[in-house]
Amino acid sequence: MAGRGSAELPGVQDRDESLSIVMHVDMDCFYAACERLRNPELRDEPVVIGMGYDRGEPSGAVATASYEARRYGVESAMPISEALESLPRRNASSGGGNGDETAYYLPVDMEYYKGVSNEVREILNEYADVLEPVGIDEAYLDVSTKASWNNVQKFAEELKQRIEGEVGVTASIGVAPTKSAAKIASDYDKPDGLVVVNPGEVEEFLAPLKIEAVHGIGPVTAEELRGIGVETAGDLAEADIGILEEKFGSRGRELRMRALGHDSRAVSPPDDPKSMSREKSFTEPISDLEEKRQHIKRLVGDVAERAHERGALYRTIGIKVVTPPFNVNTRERSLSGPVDDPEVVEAVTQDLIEEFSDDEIRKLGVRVSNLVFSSREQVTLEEWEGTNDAGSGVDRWFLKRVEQDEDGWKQLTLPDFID
Ligand code: DCP
Ligand code: MG
Repeated sequence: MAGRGSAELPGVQDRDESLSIVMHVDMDCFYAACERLRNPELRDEPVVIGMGYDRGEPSGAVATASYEARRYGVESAMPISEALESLPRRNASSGGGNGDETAYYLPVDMEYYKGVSNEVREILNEYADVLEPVGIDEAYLDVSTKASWNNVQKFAEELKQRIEGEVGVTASIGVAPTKSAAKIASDYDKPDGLVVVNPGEVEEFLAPLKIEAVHGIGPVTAEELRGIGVETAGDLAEADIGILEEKFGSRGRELRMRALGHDSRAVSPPDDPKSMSREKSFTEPISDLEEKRQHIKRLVGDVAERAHERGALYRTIGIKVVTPPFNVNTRERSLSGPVDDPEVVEAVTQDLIEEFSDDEIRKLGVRVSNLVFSSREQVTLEEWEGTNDAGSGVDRWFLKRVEQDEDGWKQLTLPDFID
C-alpha cells in the first residue's frame, strides 16, 4: 500500500484513499438500548420508543424499535397507532416473557440518551485520530495512525468490547478506506456487526448493492438510473459514461466514481457552533415573575452545562421573550471577556427578565454567544481583564442594541477585546 502514490495513478486527484482508515460506528437501536440499560426487564423483549408519545396513548411516531419489535414490521417514523396494530402494548400485569406478541412502549427521554451518547463518545475519542460525531448515535473516526489494515479488525473488536463493557450498549462498526464505504459497512451486519472492507475491495463490496446505497443517490436519481437499466452499484460502475453524461451531465461521471467507491471527503470535526441556546414554550402564557425566574433558571442550567461540556466560553448572554401573539423580544449583555460561569449567566438573565415582569410570556429562551473554545484558544482572566476598565462582576457588562437575526436573536457587533 505504501508504494501507491498519485504519480503512479495519473488522473486520480482525490487524496490517496488507500492511506486512510475510516471507521463508522453506529449504535444499535440506540434509544431502545439506552432504555434497556436502566431497566433490564426490557432486555431481549420488543421495545418501541415513541416520539411525541404519551404513556398509554396511541399518539406519536416510532423513533426506534428494538430488533425484536422490528420482526413484527415496526420501524422508525411509523405512527404509534400503526405499530400498536402489529404489536399491542404490554401491560405490566401480563408479566411479559418471550412469545407474547406485545411490546413495551416508552416515550423518548433525550436527556438520558445524550448522557449515554457522551459516555460512548469518550471511548471513541481514545480510538480516533479525528472524531466526527454525526447526531446522537453515529460517528466517523479516522484511525489511520492508531491502527493499520493488518490489525484494524482487532482494533475495532476491542472498541466494540469497550463500549459494551463500559457503557452497556452495542455498536455496529464498518471499516473502509472511505467514509461512504465505512457507513455502508457498519449497516451491513447490524446489530453488533463488524465489517472491514480493505483497500482494493471497495468496488467489489459495493457492486451487489442497490444503487440507493451509493452516497448521494436519492429515490429520484435511483428511479432514473433504473430507467436505463442500472440496478446495482456494480451496474453503475460499469455503465457507459456517454449515456450517464447524456442523462445526468457532469454529475453522471461523479456518480460513477462513487459507485466505484471513490469518496474524497475527509473525516473532520464538526464546526464550532456560533451560539448555544435553549427555549421553552408554554401552552398557556405565563405572567408570574417567580414562575418566569424558575424557567429561566432551568434554561440557564441546560445552556451553561452544554457550553461547559463543549469547552465553550461565552462573551454574550441573552434572553428571548415571546409575548402574544408572536412578538419576539431579545435582550443581551456582553461581558468584557469570555467566561464559563453558570452563576454569571444566571445573574445576567435574571436581571434581563425583570423588564418583562408584567408581560404575558408564551416562550422563553436563554442563549450564550460570542463563543471561544477553550481547548484551542486559551484565554486567561488576566488577558481579558487587562483590556477593559469597566469594573468587576455584573458591572462589567454593557448592553448593546443590535440587529435581529433570522432566529429572532439580535446580532451583536462587539469591539474585539481579546483578539
Ligand atoms: N431516530 C428518530 N427518528 C427516526 C430515526 C431515528 O428519532 N426517524 C432516533 C432513534 C434512534 C436514533 O435516532 O435510536 C439513531 O438512529 P438510527 O437510524 O441509528 O437507528 P437506531 O440506532 O435506533 O437503529 P439501528 O440499529 O438501525 O442503528
Ligand atoms: Mg443506530
